[in-house]
Parts: sequence; C-alpha cells; structure tokens
Amino acid sequence: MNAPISFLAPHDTPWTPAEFEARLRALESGYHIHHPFNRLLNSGGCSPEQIRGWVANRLYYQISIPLKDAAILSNCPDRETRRRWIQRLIDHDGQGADEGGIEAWARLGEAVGLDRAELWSLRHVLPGVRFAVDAYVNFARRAPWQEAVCSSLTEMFAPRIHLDRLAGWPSHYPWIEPEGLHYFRSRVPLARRDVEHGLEVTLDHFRTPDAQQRALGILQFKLDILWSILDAVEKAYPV
Ligand code: AHQ
Repeated sequence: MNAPISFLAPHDTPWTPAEFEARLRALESGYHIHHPFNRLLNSGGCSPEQIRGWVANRLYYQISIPLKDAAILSNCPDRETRRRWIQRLIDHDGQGADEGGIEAWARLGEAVGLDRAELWSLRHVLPGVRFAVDAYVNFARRAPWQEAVCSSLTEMFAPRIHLDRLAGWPSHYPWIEPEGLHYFRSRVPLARRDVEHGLEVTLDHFRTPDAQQRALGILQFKLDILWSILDAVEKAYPV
C-alpha cells in the first residue's frame, strides 16, 4: 500500500485545504455505492438469501469498527482527539440504555430473517470479507493514528448510501421489518459528525505534496476494502 497510485498525477506545491478536500472527495467514483452488488441491492434486485448473506457478512465489518477505533485511540497521544474519538466506540458498542450500532445491526439481521445465533456464529463470513476487514483493522493498529483517521473518510460518501436504503428498501423489500432499518437512519447524522472530525485531522496533518498523495492512497486503500467486501458477497451469492 506504499506504492503511489499511478493514476494520481503528482503535484509539486501543496494543495490548499479546500483543494485537498476536493481531491479526497473526487475519489467518490470508487465508493461501494457504485458496486454492482450495491446497485442490485438498493434497486430491489436482491433475493432474501442475498440480503441475508450481505447482512451476515457486514456484521463482521460492524463489530470490527470499534477495534479499529480503539487502535486509533491507543496510538493517539492527544487527549483532545481521544475525547472526541472515543464517542465512535460508544456509538457502536452502546452505553447504558443505548444498545449501540452493533446491536442495531443484529436487529437488522433478525429483520431480514437471520436468527441471532446464526448471525453471531459468524459462520457466513466469507474469506474475502474477513481478509478485507482484518486488513482495515491491522492498518489502523500499525499506521500513524492520523493515517488511520484518514482511512475512515470513506464515510464522506456514506450518508447517500444510507439514505438510498431508507428510501428504497421499504418498497423493494416489504418483507423486511421496518425497524430493522434503524441502523441506517442512526448513521446519517453520526457519519456527518465523524467526517467533520476526520477531515479536520486529515487536512491539518497531510501538509506536503507527497503527504497529500499518501492521503489519497490511504483513502483509495479503504475504498478498495469496501469494494472487495462486496466482490466477495457478490461471488458467494450470485443472482
Ligand atoms: O456503518 C458504518 C460505519 O459505522 C462506518 C465507520 C466508518 C469508518 O470508521 O471506517 N465507515 C463506516 C461505514 C459504515 N457503513 C458503510 C455502509 O455502506 O453501510 C459505509 C462505511 C464507510 O463508508 O466507510
């Protein structure tokens, strides 16, 4: 992941923060919203079995997010950053009466017809999904914390994909209990909040042209992780 991405034209004067953010956002074309499996899923073309396969595999990503975020915390010496970043673990693991996003994803599993024991057995998790998700967590454990923060910026594009699900699934998949979609609804404001912080860190940390190119490469690496997850699911659950 250290090789510069050949299609990124090198630049010799640092981009301004606005230019830098625009370059990051320009990678949106590689976001998994454009993956054929996601297009099938959000246009109503998936069978219940394909949806169950996607939900069961995405659980592995969801339960890995707090491990990734805890890795960033453990590598970050800055108290102010940690005070903000720790909220991400709470959002997923829950706290007090708030059962959190992982529980909400388990409820999505039940809503699409997976029983909890089957879902939590993780026996449906595909090698390609495990490999991609573990690559993300291991990257966050080993990379400088600012680089791991940068990799979370795929969430710049996440509100759209959540809103697409909320808009389309009730009519495309009336058999899915509506409360199962709570997770998607909950993530829209959280993604926007998280991206604000992630961009602050990223635009401040990556200052030189080489560093900014590295940031683009990091984001592309995470886009590839999300894309590979859907490649594996699409292959295992063909139309
Ligand atoms: O539910 C998602 C989530 O909690 C996160 C955290 C963030 C990260 O730290 O990498 N990325 C992310 C994403 C979530 N949902 C994905 C989806 O398609 O439902 C999108 C994914 C992302 O865009 O990175």
